[in-house]
Amino acid sequence: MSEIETPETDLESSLPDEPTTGRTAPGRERMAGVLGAGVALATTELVAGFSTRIPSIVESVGEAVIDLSPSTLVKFGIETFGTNDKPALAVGIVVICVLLGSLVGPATRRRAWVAPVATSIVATLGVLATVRNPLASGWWAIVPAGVAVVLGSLAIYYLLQLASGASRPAATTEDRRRFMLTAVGGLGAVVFAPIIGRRLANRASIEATRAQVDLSTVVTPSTLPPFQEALAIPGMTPLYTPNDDFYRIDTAFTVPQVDPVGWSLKVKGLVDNELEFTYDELLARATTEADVTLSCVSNRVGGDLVGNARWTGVPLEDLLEEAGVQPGGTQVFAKSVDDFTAGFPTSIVGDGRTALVAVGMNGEPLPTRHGFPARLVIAGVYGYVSATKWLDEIEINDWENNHGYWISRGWSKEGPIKTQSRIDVPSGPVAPGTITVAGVAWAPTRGISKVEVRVDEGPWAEASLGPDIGDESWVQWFHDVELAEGRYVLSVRATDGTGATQTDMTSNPAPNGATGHDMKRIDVAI
Ligand SMILES: Nc1nc2c(c(=O)[nH]1)N[C@H]1C(S)=C(S)[C@@H](COP(=O)(O)O)O[C@H]1N2
Ligand SMILES: [Mo]
Repeated sequence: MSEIETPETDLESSLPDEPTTGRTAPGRERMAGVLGAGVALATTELVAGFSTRIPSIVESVGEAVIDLSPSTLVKFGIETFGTNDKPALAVGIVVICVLLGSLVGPATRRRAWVAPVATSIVATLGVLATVRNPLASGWWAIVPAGVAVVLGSLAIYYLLQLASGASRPAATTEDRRRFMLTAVGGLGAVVFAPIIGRRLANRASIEATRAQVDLSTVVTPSTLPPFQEALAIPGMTPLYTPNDDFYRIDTAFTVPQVDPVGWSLKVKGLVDNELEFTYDELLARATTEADVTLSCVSNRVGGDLVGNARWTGVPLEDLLEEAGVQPGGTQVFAKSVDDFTAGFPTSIVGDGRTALVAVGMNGEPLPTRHGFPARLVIAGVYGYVSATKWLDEIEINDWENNHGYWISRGWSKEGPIKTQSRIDVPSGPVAPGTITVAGVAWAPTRGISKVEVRVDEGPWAEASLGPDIGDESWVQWFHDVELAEGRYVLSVRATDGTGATQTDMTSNPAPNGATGHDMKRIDVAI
């Protein structure tokens, strides 16, 4: 306030009035606050790059938000942003800090203690979030948090000082320019510091280690028929989903980087012998291959949270046999390094379905995003009850009293995969004449016996099926229809291996998987 009331000094009052820059004093103060918040946030990310022990506070806050959010919100995030839900969350965190900064700037101008107190409160919340994060090591977050409070506050003080200089009635162009240049420079630092921090932190990425793993010695030659080519229909979904295109769903804010050196898989709980396997021990035993379609329970009808891959691993049945499951051990409950859990009945292991501790996917070491070094793949049940990635331990416990991550969040305890079919072709307008309709259908572990297509409310016509690679995988299908110009709705339905036809009753993904027929509108025009 005092500066604003200060009468113009004689020296400068003789100068002609500077044209106003359009930025009021509160505007500059807000900028100072926002930049200070940016400096604080950027500092935490930069410092996190210096040592693998120092966690990213933004990451941990993201994990905490996901963990503490009502499951409907997490679901909304996944459905709205798809695999981009994590970046969207990070942007949200940054936006909140920027908004806080815009309040803290002007407030600090009036009371100097506001900046250190406000940054300390936010920093403390950040530290608490990292302490509850199983992937972060203890209280190390105090280091970046402390540095951020100091640098953030100093940045606000310095910028406020420049701002007040630039906002005096007697301010010169030089004053304003100094403020703007400092602000722009600060912004640059704020943008680049986290990039540098990330670069440094990525040295800890496990990608290089993963690239060293050689699976070729594990299964030679392949016990399965060679990879089948997709049907020669443009736009057709490939029979095997390339690893890079495979859907990814998990609660991990950043992909866990698990070093197989020092990692081991424990089998414990209601067993006669607790077991522990190093990565090399698992690799040596990973001689089983299976083609299995994996699906997320959140997949809507016609959605793409489903994929098919050739998995390489160790049969879970063998491990459980060695461990000796005790009578009360009715559930296989697998925990990940980041504390995700999923459980399924022990009885489904050994009922004939594929149940693997998988270390390979489509002939490659398990990709980091998909659970390196090891994950579970259980045919016929949705991922949320079975497919734990970044495995840490398999506990045998009782089904009644132990519940996986999504069960207490309102999803069904059991999650058998429902029979589904999807239309992928055509995906845009087509010319009149013969039109090939194509897609995939799946019902692991029952298999698909028939796929039917219809136009509008017309009769169902049986489609041709692509190569059969087993009941646990999806099947490609195609069917030709003759259509004149116009607008039509194509529908598809599948019949599983037991003869049961996919229901047309529509239901949402929650609590145990969507139902209904996939329908696509197509425009046939010249
Ligand atoms: N550690 C961990 N494993 C997990 C999850 C998770 O959140 N964390 N999500 C599960 C869910 S809901 C699904 S659908 C599958 C998805 O596996 P994918 O990302 O390899 O496709 O992983 C499962 N395994
Ligand atoms: Mo899922």
